[in-house]
Amino acid sequence: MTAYYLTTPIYYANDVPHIGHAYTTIAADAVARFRRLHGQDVFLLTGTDEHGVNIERIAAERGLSPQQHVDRLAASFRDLWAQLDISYDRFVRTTEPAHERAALELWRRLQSSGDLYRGVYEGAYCSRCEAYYQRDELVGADCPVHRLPCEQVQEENWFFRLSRYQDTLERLVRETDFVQPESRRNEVLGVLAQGLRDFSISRRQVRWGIAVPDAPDEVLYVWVDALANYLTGVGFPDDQSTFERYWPADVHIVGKEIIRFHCLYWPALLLSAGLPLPRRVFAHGWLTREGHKISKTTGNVIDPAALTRDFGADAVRYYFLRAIPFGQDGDIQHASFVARYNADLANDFGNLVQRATRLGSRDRCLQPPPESEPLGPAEEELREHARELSVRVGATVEALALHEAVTAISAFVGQANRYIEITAPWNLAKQGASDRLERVLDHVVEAARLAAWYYAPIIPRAATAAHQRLAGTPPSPGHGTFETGGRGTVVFGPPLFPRRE
Ligand code: ME8
Repeated sequence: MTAYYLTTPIYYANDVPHIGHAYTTIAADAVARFRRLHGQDVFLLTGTDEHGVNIERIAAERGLSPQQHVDRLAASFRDLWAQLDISYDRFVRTTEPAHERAALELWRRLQSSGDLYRGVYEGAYCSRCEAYYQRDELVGADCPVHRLPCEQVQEENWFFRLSRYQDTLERLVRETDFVQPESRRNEVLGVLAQGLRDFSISRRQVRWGIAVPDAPDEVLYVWVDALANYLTGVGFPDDQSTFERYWPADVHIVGKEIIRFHCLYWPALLLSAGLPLPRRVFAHGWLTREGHKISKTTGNVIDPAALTRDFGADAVRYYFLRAIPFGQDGDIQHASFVARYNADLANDFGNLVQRATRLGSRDRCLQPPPESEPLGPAEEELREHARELSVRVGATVEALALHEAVTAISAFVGQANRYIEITAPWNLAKQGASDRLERVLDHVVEAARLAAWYYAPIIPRAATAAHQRLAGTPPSPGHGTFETGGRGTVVFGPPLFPRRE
């Protein structure tokens, strides 16, 4: 079994999760589930980023110790992931002792490669990004992401020799698929064209962090601490066999505002530490409202927990994967959420499952159709669509074009519904064409089962319920092709997606 290791960012434990965090995590979970369904040995990592000056400040504002504060928030992320059926394999927290060991081992390796030196940093710092900014990157005096004033920092600390990796990184970004999609690769090339500058890798005026060895009044720069989570998650440095099984990561899925850290800092740190590089970084776009990035700082958040309570995890997962081309920005509207729910889930997929289970379970256990009953053009066409579906989903998931994968499955649902209309099984029953009826029912039930199998990574609850009703089993690896004849009892049940106004 080939291993597949994918990650989400670890989210700042400064406030409860919002829909942007849910978006990345849903997407990563869908990929993980697709890959598992295709028989891969998947490891999905998520977690929380719990150190840094911003978290220290917010905890103090709330009258909590930083640890109490991050404990509460890590729990709220886990609760939301449970509600959204996120099948992560490990939830990593940067305040765990295991993570501290990983981050310090990374530090030790950077030091022994000669890439750390003492220097003085003077300039702008955005504590919300936990990032240093050059003057020409600021918008006026404000951070380019949050549009809020940066603080002026001046301190002596450790620097990392990023500049040493300029050529290697340029080749990596230009000549491989390390950064995706294309628009983001160009952005990273733009940063490279300006020339990489060494960066501060420790902080002095921050206490809430991992103490730097032999410098007790300094902590690791929070981004280096955070990036190391991808190593911690798969056992570095303690559990060599897990680490070798999963590292390097196949993909880090991140939002587009953190590509500099993932596409430049991270590979440089790994090169310096003598560790293999992740295969790719995929940066998706922003969820926006009236054109503005949804964020706590902007205050335009949508509560994913409330949306999930109202519509169910499947509906939330479906909408965000279907409505926004993965990689691009997408504006969120309540009306389009309800419209898609009704059109795609209630009418198309929900209806297909209702029809297939009603027809298939009508008055008996479904029999294998008689050998003598030939396949007509409608059956040949349906099977051809199923073959195309398999190819299409394989290619789009590989490219992380998740919206196209969903579109392909929903197109197949449409083809299956059309097959029912063309073959009109209700007429065959009236005409007493029982052999033909068996043949058609077998195809209807199988098309619905196959649609449910492919939908399982996107809408796991409904797809699993549908698969159970149609095949008597949950979706499992190796059943993604059209199989006919000889099945158990088909069971009719209540609608999976009741219509909403
Ligand atoms: O950056 N649209 O954490 P964070 C889409 N701790 N995705 C969004 C989004 C939006 N409006 N808002 C947030 C950090 N996200 C660091 C990461 S990783 C080593 C350390 C998602 O809590 C998106 O994935 O600010 C983005 O990159 C991430 O949340 C930022 O989460």
